[in-house]
Amino acid sequence: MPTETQLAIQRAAQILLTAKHPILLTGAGISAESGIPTFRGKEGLWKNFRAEDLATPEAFSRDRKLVWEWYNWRKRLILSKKPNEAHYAAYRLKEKLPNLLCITQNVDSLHKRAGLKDILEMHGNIFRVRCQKCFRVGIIEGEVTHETACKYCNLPELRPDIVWFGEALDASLMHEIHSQLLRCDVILVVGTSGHVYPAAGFAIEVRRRGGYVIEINTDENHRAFPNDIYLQGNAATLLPQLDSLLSGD
Ligand code: BV8
Repeated sequence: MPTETQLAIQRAAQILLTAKHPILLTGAGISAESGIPTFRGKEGLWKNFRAEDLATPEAFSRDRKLVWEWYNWRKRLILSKKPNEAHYAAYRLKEKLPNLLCITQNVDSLHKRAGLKDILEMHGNIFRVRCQKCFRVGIIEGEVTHETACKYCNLPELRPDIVWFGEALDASLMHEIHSQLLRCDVILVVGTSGHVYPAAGFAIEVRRRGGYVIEINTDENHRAFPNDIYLQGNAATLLPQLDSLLSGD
């Protein structure tokens, strides 16, 4: 006799298989089982700092050295971890659902390291830097300090190429996301608290237009947004189960 969760996963798989414009939105929870702290969970402290305190332009102009130390610490931590089964399942989902638009709030590159290259990193990427003077962007996996010179203009004006709290997201990326949300018929939301906007508004937008919201989250009473199917549990367990049902396993 299938459990309630198994019946819900089967229903979610059927809905995804018939979706014309599905969206996958992931948050920090999908990387939790890789050992990356989430933002608001009990271990949601990044080395005793909350993201809201340091991931801001004000914090960077106040103390560039501290903010770079914090990002270097996070980069080292992320590089020491690996994608988990949820990241690989997301990659397989995209293989099976070519129309699936993948969006992540995460900046940790773990989706890409699991092979999913076609994903919108709406909050940027922790391994990319942007020069505040010449605005050029580059990848620096290693340490960057407040004195590291931009390789193009040679000025020590590099910042993480990340969207900080209080900063606008890239306009063309948001235009792409909004045009996809207008026609999205199913959004699968994995591992997000629905705390940070504009990402937190996506599921509400889809539901408002009559689309389905399927959520995977460990929280018992997660009610960030209305959902049609709520799969409570670890993404690294539930997403592979959902994926295997899509291939009729
Ligand atoms: C903008 C990069 C406008 C940084 C990040 C008041 C009300 C509403 C909104 C606002 C407000 N005041 C300010 C705002 C806007 C603000 C905002 O939303 N603030 C929040 C704090 C209230 N948003 C912004 O500032 C955005 N910009 O609005 O611009 C604008 C327009 C014009 C001109 C100027 C401005 C920019 C937001 C981007 C911030 N940057 N990341 C960095 O990483 O250093 S956001 C940061 O939070 C991460 O990207 C993270 O992904 C994201 C969201 O958090 P979650 O991913 O959801 O993570 P969280 O820990 O919260 O939750 C994890 C979930 O997973 C939990 O539910 C947990 O139960 C679950 N889970 C845990 N383990 C598992 C699991 N699920 C499954 N399996 C598991 N194993």
